[in-house]
Amino acid sequence: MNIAVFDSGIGGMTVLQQIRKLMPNEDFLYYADTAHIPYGEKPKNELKTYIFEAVDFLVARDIKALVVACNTATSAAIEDLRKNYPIPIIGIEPAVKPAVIESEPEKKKVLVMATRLTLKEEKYHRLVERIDTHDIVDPLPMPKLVEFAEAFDFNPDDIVPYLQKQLQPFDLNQYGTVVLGCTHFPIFKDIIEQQFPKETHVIDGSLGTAQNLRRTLEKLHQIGGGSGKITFFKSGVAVKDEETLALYDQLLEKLNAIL
Ligand code: DGN
Repeated sequence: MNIAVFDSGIGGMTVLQQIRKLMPNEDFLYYADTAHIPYGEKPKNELKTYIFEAVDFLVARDIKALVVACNTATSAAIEDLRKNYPIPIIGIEPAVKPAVIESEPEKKKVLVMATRLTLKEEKYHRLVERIDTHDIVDPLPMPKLVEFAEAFDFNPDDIVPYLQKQLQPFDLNQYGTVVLGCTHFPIFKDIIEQQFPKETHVIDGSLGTAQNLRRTLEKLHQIGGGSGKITFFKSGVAVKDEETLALYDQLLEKLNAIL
């Protein structure tokens, strides 16, 4: 049986790669809803329709778990998904808690980069209210990083000017931790790190999500049984084009080195 990994685009591959590292004997269906990307800029109800379409497609294909490898989709729909599908569903949310735990004692702040929708959603506000008792967490939407990633544009000459422009209003020395709260962003982790002082720690939730999945499957005695095969879909259509598959392979290799 497969593990389904779902995102609006290629961002979820950051989570997929962590899962493959941790659980090499699994097979995967990777679903990118490229017909409806970007998720981060859409009204929540519209988004839910797309998410349910994608998940309907995946649950019809013999899966043992679903990983919503998208912070935006998790914040918009995870509770409704769990109510509607009788399979284990693992989501991802910005790693605010570990960031506050490490930065607060150092009297440093936390910068959370994510999509606009994630940062607007009640789920995020509830999380911050619970954890950020000293008001050290600042939000920062970074929508264009998703566009760069989807265009497979990893060129620092394009990325750095955008990052500098977005970060310009902030005093970067005050941040102890930067949270990458969108699964597309770890693709640019090294470039993002370079914008901050050396001591600033840049973290994301991909490893935590992979560990969470492993714990869940272990409990259900559903671990293993596969050979590392990945079948890719774009909005319900299997990706067969060799050039695209080669780009995916290269990206997973690049991520293997970064994560
Ligand atoms: N990768 C998605 C996330 O983690 O929020 C969102 C990307 C998008 O569709 N804007």
